[in-house]
Amino acid sequence: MTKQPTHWWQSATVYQIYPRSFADSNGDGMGDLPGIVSKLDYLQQLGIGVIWLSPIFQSPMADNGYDIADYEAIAPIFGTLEDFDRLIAEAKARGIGILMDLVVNHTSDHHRWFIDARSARTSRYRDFYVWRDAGSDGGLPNDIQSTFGGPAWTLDEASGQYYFHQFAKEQPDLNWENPEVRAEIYAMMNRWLDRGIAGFRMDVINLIAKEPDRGITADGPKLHEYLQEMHRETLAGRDVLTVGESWSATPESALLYSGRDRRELSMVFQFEHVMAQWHETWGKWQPKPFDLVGLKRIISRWQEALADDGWNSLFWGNHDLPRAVSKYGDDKGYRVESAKMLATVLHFLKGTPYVYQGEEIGMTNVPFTSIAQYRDIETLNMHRLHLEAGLPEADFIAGANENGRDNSRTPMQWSAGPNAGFTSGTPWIDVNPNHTQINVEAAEHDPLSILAHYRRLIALRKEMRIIVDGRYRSWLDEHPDVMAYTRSVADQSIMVVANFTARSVTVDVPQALRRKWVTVIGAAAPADVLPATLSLGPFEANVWATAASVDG
Ligand code: TEU
Repeated sequence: MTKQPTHWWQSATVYQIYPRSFADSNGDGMGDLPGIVSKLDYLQQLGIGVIWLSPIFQSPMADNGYDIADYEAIAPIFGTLEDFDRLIAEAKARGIGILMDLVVNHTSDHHRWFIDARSARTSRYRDFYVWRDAGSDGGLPNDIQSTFGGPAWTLDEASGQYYFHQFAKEQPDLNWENPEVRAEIYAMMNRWLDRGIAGFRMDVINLIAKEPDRGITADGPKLHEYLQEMHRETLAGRDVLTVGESWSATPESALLYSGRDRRELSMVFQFEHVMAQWHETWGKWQPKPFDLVGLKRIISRWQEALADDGWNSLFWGNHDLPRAVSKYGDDKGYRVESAKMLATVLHFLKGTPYVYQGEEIGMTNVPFTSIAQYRDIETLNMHRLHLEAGLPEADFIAGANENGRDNSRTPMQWSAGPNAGFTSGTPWIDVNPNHTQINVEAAEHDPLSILAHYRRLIALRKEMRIIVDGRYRSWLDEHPDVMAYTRSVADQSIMVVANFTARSVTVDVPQALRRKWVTVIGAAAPADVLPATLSLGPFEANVWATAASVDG
């Protein structure tokens, strides 16, 4: 086994904040930077080492900040540069680094580069974006579709050319072929790094090297060349965490992004386990039933492929995904049990875990009944397009309530009080009515809370090297209800065994695991050697350790 170099971010846990929905300090109904500062003690107690902030830059907010109008300025709704400097300093004093969200596949159409670029074909910034003449039929240059629905090309009437956008038309794609664009981005990254941030989460980094004339959107031929250039120009010599978002990543490409000699990124977010649950035609708006065997196969493939080189990121949720407990657990009868089970399963895997705000108290999906309650640009666009294409309204709302992005964007539930203690004003999106039961204050008073469980898991990763280093091995691959894996070093193994159902189940224990175990988390291990059959209650998850490697 090749020894991996050790990095600080391999034993740290990252916490993602969606600033708009975290904590509002000034009563305007939107979260802000001083609000985040006021919650740093809470985050320190949780034990996290890093905060990933979704974008806080100046933006018209067509896509809640993923449409940046000025990379140098903080959006006034979030605060000022001074507030940001204070956040960096106060977080640092608590041992927490700040990751910024680097959104450089595209800008906002309000960015000065784009405003100038569209002013004339001869603009000095024209080539910062991707412009094409109409196709031979006088229409769109080609049929590439945008992720948010509709064509990826919008006609700019004044200049008679189309510009390319892989997301909303308010998010024109930057032209990475242009070395000036790349130089501007690297200089900008260096300014933020010099200001003291701990790294970047890189939005849709797999899309930057698009070659639309050849129909290439993701994983363009120059992608890794650009990332290596970016590394040389910005990251080299800095001990930072970089995580690239890639919906197209495979274990093979993850090794290109994060391999130790590649000089690209620390790790990538991959989404195979997410997309495995989407419908062939209607995508996430018509979800498929949950399939644990398939999920386990994907997790194992990633754990094994990145065992000796590269690094995994581990997450159940983020600001684009439904709430973990609603998606993979049972947010009704077994909310607490299933949220803890999911956390246990994830936090003992090899990689860096990411906790999305509210996950640590088991926040759930929304119970919205009308499209009027939704705010997300993707949901609103797809609602229009899917209804036009024949999907019934009720089906769409059901799909949105299951997989829509606003599920994770309702305000953080701090208390049972008005607006969940998030704001003294009117929140920009409805607070989930279940905040009266599900909130931080209630969790703080309960030693058996989901929150207490997360604190323990995050602490364990810092205490037990085996969680960082141990070799992964899966067991019971074909069992439809139970996930089981071990992590091993030369003289120790830990075993995770978890029931993903609301029923009691039994499993046949493989011979190699029939040993004497001690309890790390969950139910007490049997006093003796583990018997041939093991019973697990609904959503029960146990982690046990033994003083030898089970890998033989
Ligand atoms: O997401 C990339 C992305 O492709 C998602 O929009 C995802 O495909 C979609 O939710 C699935 O239906 C990133 C950001 O995380 C997201 O919030 C932004 O909207 C998007 O990029 C554009 O910047």
